[in-house]
Amino acid sequence: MKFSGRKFFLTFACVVGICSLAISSFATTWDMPTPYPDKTFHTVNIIQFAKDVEKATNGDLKIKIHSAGSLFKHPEISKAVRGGQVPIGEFFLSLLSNENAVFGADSQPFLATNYKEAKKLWDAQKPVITKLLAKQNMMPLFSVPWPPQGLYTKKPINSVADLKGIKFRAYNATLEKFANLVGAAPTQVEVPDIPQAFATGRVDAMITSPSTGANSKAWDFITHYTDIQAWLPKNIVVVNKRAFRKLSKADQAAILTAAAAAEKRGWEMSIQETAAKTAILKKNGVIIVTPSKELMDGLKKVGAEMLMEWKKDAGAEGAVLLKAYYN
Ligand code: PCA
Repeated sequence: MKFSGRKFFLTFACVVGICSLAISSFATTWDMPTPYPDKTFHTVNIIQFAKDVEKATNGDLKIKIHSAGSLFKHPEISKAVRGGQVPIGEFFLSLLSNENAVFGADSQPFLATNYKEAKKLWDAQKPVITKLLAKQNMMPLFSVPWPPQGLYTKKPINSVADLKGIKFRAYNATLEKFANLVGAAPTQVEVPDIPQAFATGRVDAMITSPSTGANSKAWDFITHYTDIQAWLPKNIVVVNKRAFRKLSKADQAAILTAAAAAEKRGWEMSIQETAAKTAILKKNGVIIVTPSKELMDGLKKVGAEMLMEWKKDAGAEGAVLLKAYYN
């Protein structure tokens, strides 16, 4: 039997119609790699974000979280989102500072040392990095800081000289530089590997938040926590722009609303974490130390030196950022 042109068209339209109906009734699932374990407050916040998105899109869009670097290793996550292997992902923002120093503003020692300053810094940093991420086909959804970073050691640290020669865990290039400048010997270690790195003697000290210290059961391998409140580095959740554009306008709006709520909630969770996790360190026998003036003066001197270098590296974009921050 031969199809007439009209009959063929109708048959075709019908098949397409059925198909698009079928497609629209299937939910989209987005795989989302994240670097930190499930109980980390950042991950808890992202799990809530995924629930909010699913609810607001009436189940149209599901976000499946792959935590603790299980889908992509932490240093690969930004590349995976950029290349479209995954539509969405979370990573430690300053890991991108090798591409442009402005990504590392929040890891500069003593530039922003409390939540108020960290918020101001994010407001100044966000427009600059949004432009840079757009060039890589990515868009920021939300960013949340870790609690202020403190010093974990196996002995009291009263001055910068006391850090000399200590094997030091680092999590990015800036911390590695800081460790080198204070005379320590840095090694990169991801959060899930911290307990083993201490147990095997690869490292003897670290700078991180009360969250990561308590979650890693730092009392098993260090004795002192010196509360130097050196910086509040952030995680960021980014989306691949092409993947985002494929969603309906209503689903796009739902994601942006859930992201704004996640950013607000995440900052509040971070503030809560600071006191709660410091208390857990203390309860488990860690000696919580208020830093000596000598130690702080020495560390701040190193911070000032690093900021000068950062300004050179960050060029015109860094100047725009700092101007907005100091305003
Ligand atoms: N925890 C993460 C990043 C900063 C923090 O507080 C870590 O230690 O790698």
